[in-house]
Amino acid sequence: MSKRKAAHKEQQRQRWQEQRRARKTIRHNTAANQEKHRQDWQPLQPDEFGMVADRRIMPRDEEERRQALETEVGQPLPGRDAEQAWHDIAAESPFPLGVVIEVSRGLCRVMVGQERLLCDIRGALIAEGTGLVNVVAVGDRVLVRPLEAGHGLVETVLARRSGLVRPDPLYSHLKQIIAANVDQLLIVASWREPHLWLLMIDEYLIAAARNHLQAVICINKMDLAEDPAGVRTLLQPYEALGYPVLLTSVPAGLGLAGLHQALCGRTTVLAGLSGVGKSSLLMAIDPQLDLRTRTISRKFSEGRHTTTQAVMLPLSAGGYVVDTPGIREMGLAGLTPPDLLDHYPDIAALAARCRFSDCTHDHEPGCAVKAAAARHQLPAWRLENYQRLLAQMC
Ligand SMILES: Nc1nc2c(ncn2[C@@H]2O[C@H](COP(=O)(O)OP(=O)(O)OP(=O)(O)O)[C@@H](O)[C@H]2O)c(=O)[nH]1
Ligand SMILES: [Mg+2]
Ligand SMILES: [Zn+2]
Repeated sequence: MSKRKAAHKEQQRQRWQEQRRARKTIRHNTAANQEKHRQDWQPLQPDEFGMVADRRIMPRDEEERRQALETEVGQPLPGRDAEQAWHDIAAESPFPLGVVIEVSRGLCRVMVGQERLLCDIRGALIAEGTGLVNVVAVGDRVLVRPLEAGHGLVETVLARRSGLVRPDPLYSHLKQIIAANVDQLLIVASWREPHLWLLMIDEYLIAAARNHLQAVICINKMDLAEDPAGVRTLLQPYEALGYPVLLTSVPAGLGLAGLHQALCGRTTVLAGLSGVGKSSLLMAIDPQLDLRTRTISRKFSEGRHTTTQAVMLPLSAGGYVVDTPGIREMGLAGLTPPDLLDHYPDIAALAARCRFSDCTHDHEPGCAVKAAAARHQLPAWRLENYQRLLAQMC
């Protein structure tokens, strides 16, 4: 290509980019839109009864029916848990209560008692206007109309008590519910293969806090660590903030009893990169679970069994686990820089002593955060992670 042609092409590209930016600004960047986006991004807030009243996912007649029903049944008693509320609603309905254990392209698998039904989702239940991309998620409690031989129709999605939500990877202004009605998030990382990625753990911790879920950190593949004591020291800042840190190895059987104990009797969603060993860990603590794990063959690519969609499984000892495919991004949409500082309480405590109240802990004189990092009172990686996430927001 001649120089002139190349310059012209570059000019055209720049003009196109400018136009695109301008279009985006006009369409999306109004103050009202920003505020709406921020509100959309408020996590699911349980009410005083521990329920998230998201009536928007119900068809209109269902909402009216539910209101009539609630008046009939009477208002839920304070302290009554969500499980009881779901059962009460189901008892008044002609349809049985089920738990969604798998979702795939408009279909879902629902456990109704001991039976597994393959269900369509009622057409009236649409995600439009809810700010969500999916109507039904793994873990949802639903009312199901049983149809012929092993089939059913999801009539209603009952109010959720919690959920792990993230921005949709394709439409970042919309939310995707990865799993509903969960108690805790088990963040799984591996020491090596893939390498420990602390920034990702921080992002998951933020997601857990925004979704009001307890977080447990699990570092797997400890058999590949030369200095296990060093790993514990590295992760000490998380323990200091109150997060349980479990060090595990599937082949060495390390830490599996502790992991089992952490999951028993609760509903846990697992998250972490692909290949860290989520499915392997679950099968190691409960051999009854039948999960696909990756078996890497150097010569042939067949035999790779990675988890491709979220599945919910009951643990033999009580509780449920949700195995998910590797999730790379939890997203920070709707978070502001002051919100970010709330998620770094160790830095926030030091920041109170900075000379300037708007200190960015980057170049300012009299910065207590940088001083603490220089004295190794604050691990350098914590500050680095904070700065990186802050940079993503600006
Ligand atoms: N050395 C070692 N390898 C492990 C350990 N746990 C799992 N693996 C191996 O790591 C690979 C990936 O394990 P999976 O359980 O499929 O990982 P996953 O996190 O479920 O991956 P996705 O389903 O893709 O998200 C497999 O080859 C396992 O055998 C461990 O503790 N130590
Ligand atoms: Mg897996
Ligand atoms: Zn500072």
